[in-house]
Amino acid sequence: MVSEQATRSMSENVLAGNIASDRPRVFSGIQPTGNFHLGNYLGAIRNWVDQQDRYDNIFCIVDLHALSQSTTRRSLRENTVNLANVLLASGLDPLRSIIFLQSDVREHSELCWLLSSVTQYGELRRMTQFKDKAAGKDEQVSAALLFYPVLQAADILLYETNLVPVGEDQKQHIELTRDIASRFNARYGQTFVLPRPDIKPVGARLMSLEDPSKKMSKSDANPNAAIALTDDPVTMTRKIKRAVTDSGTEVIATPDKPAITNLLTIFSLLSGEPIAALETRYAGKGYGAFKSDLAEIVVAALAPIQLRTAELNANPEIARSVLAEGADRARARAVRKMSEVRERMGVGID
Ligand code: ATP
Ligand code: LTN
Repeated sequence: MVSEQATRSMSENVLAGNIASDRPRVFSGIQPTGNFHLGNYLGAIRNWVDQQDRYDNIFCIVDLHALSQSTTRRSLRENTVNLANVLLASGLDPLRSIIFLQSDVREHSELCWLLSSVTQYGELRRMTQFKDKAAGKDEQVSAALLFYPVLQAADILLYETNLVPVGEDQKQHIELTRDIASRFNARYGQTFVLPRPDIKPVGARLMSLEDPSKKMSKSDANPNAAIALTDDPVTMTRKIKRAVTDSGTEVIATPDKPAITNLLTIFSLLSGEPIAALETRYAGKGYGAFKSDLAEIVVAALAPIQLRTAELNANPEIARSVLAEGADRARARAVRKMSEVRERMGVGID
């Protein structure tokens, strides 16, 4: 009789943990905080999708991280299912990648606490993201905002991750993860793999359409700063047309023209045309013609993802079953790693 394991495809067996993959392990996460934007797509998700066949992939919707800023029970639930559907609609494939919800695998919270014992309060307080989000109100922000990078380190280190594909803003958190892992290994013996960030040279930091000195961000209070996946074509076009530009009229990418450089970057990433070719095409044509064409490109690139997300949102049981299966696969790995960590630290009695 043919065993169940033999009838599964190679990739299914690797994902189920029956066969060790010899591909490098990728892990990344995204918060279910709503307002998924073009920066999230081009800086992170599209790269996750494009690289699926090269790596052994684990992608996580980090709902516990989302609790570091104020939210409600209802919006957290809605944003979680919606984000799972956005990820599937963008092309993440449950047959090639584990996709799961962080809170479904309790080992993340446990490892966070254990790692906090080898993390310095001073290094957390100095993190750029903490300083930006606390914005001088350290007395009022949640302690979860301070602890955020420790939970992120736990996410990454639980799975023997080699590569972490993220946008530029996360580089500091990956460096801290490496420091935490090195310190743990020095104190308790070789336990954790040191992960490397995978940050692309172009698109890893898309800027706000309203202020090119700030990154495009989910939490920007100004809705015109980001192109959201929930925007309709009219809204996307309006946001691009009103996007701030630099002095002069030339469509060229240079450090003293950060706004137009940002728009050229978006155009190039979505159309696949090199920035130099775009500069030539729009030479002497001014910002207006360039922005109209960019709006068309953005609308056309996001439309299929929007459509598919809406279809999946109408059938939430698909996301539920993908996440449940993903959690089972992730948990099998996390449990193994946690028992090694507990043993090394002397936590618990055999
Ligand atoms: P916030 O700005 O409120 O902190 P966020 O937009 O960074 O939220 P996350 O869920 O924290 O959203 O990030 C998901 C992924 O998107 C991360 O890999 C992050 O580095 C990437 N990312 C976020 N903003 C940008 C951006 N402006 N350009 C490129 N990548 C980005
Ligand atoms: N902090 C990340 C989200 C995140 C993450 C992770 C990314 C949580 N855990 C592990 C990579 C690996 C952010 O994008 N803001």
